[in-house]
Amino acid sequence: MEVTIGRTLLRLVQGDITQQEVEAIVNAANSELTGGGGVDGAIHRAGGPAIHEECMRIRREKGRLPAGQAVITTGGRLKARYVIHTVGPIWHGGGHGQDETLASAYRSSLELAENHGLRTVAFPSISTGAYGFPVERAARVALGAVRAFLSRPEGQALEEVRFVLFSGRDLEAYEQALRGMASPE
Ligand code: AR6
Repeated sequence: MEVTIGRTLLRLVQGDITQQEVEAIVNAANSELTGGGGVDGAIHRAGGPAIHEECMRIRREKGRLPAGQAVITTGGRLKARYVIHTVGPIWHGGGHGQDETLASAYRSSLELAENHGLRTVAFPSISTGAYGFPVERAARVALGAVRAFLSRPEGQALEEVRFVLFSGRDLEAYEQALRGMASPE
């Protein structure tokens, strides 16, 4: 499924983010930037040690990465030239600003992509695995944050923002959220 927002194509696909041919893929990392399971583990495995080395350098220089913020490293052996590492919120029932932190993770990643002059970026479904955020709610927050970012008058640089959903169920949740957004308010 795809829609155009401003000049940017927003696409939802099912697949493995490590295989995407885009300029940057986004990693659902943790604040330590040490790597982990899920999409984080898959990206480090596919991209090789160069990503971890750069993450550790950032750790030494900047300390922990708070939830909602993002940093950029090489993509190592990936097809993508860069990996943007962001940290989503851990789900605690939704009452602790978790929607805003999740939206901020998407926004910070897009800002970083734009500042590096990138035209194509792919996101996984941040926080909906180990961090336990309900996927239907996460999909609304994620797509709302991306739409708001791309709707800014100055937000004209990105050609494509792609969501790469691992499961058919996740793809459906994102498609439903996108359909919901497209209908008149
Ligand atoms: N491509 C696309 N999506 C994937 C892939 C893949 N190759 N592998 C998993 N997913 P998670 P989180 C999906 O747990 O909830 C890590 O240990 C997965 O099905 O990777 O933000 C970090 O180090 C799910 O829908 O990220 C952190 O400690 C989505 O990616 C913690 O997990 C996100 O699941 C972050 O947890």
